[in-house]
Amino acid sequence: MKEYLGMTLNEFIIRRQSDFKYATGELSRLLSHIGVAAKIVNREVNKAGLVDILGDYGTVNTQGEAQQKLDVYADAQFMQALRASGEVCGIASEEEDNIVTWDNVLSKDGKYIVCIDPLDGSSNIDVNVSIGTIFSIYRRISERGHKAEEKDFLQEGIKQVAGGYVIYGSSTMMVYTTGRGVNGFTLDPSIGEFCLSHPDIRTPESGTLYSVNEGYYKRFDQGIKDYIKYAQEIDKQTNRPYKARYIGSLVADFHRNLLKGGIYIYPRTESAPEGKLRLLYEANPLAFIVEQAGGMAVNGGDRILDLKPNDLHQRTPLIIGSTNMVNKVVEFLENE
Ligand code: AHM
Ligand code: MG
Repeated sequence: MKEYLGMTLNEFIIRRQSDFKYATGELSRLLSHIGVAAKIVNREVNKAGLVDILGDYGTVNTQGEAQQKLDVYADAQFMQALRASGEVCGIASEEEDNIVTWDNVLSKDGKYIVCIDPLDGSSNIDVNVSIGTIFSIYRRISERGHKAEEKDFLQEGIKQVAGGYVIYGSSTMMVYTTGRGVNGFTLDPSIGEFCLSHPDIRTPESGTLYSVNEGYYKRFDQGIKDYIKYAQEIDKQTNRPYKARYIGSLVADFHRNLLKGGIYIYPRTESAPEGKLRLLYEANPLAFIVEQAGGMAVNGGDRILDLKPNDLHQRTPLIIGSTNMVNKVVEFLENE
């Protein structure tokens, strides 16, 4: 994979596609369309402080949260790019109540569906903290030639053909997997291209970072409380105490832990028994990536990728990161 270093996203996608004898190129085209939309969103995110684009849009999304202007902008950009791609027959977005489909021959013939959180961590937009886009691609199960149906979106995460995210941070990166390892591309602003900078990402089996909103400590199950206390104990052999790192922007917290080794926990709480994060467009794509990088993702008892969704905006507890750390949390939950 080292020989691909510096290659643009498009070159990489084409090169990898030609490794597949029977690949038709549709998924490759779709991934490059996502890359183009990400660049456009990135341009707006970068100048967010300069123009009148910050702040409340004055509407609420399907979960009753105030939408930011950039959320709406990002949603519109990805919708447009995915529709134009012709490979997609429908989209489920955090910003849309229902699935979005189109009544034209090209779209109805699309082979794939996309689940997307166009701009995650939107409460961080106004304060210049890293935010992200998270996406997941599935092959449709309904018949081609017709509009996508809800059942196309309610597939287990294990059926994903690709999962990825874009982080708009100190630099902008796109990280994705198609089930053959995880690769990261950094946007080179001088040429306007994502270039392969992190080939074949592997996450450490054990890390020293733990990320959880400890403000909700009193609302957590005993097992999670016990793990937090364990993380804070002094033990040279296991490098404890671990360092607490919580940005409150899932992509940024996940990305750091993926590269450095660590665990991100958004458990169920007394007031949110299903947790906060969404299965289809937050937990599943990140779970696919972490597993491909050698890590683990569970909801407490079960593997995230095995969960059968029954709702587009279904929430799930999420415990994700370095394998040894995730297993330790599971052990605490089993013994509570
Ligand atoms: P959002 O999709 O409304 O932006 O919410 C998801 C965000 C994640 O990015 C982040 O990890 C989490 O919510 C933070 O939640 P909390 O403020 O409860 O810790
Ligand atoms: Mg979100």
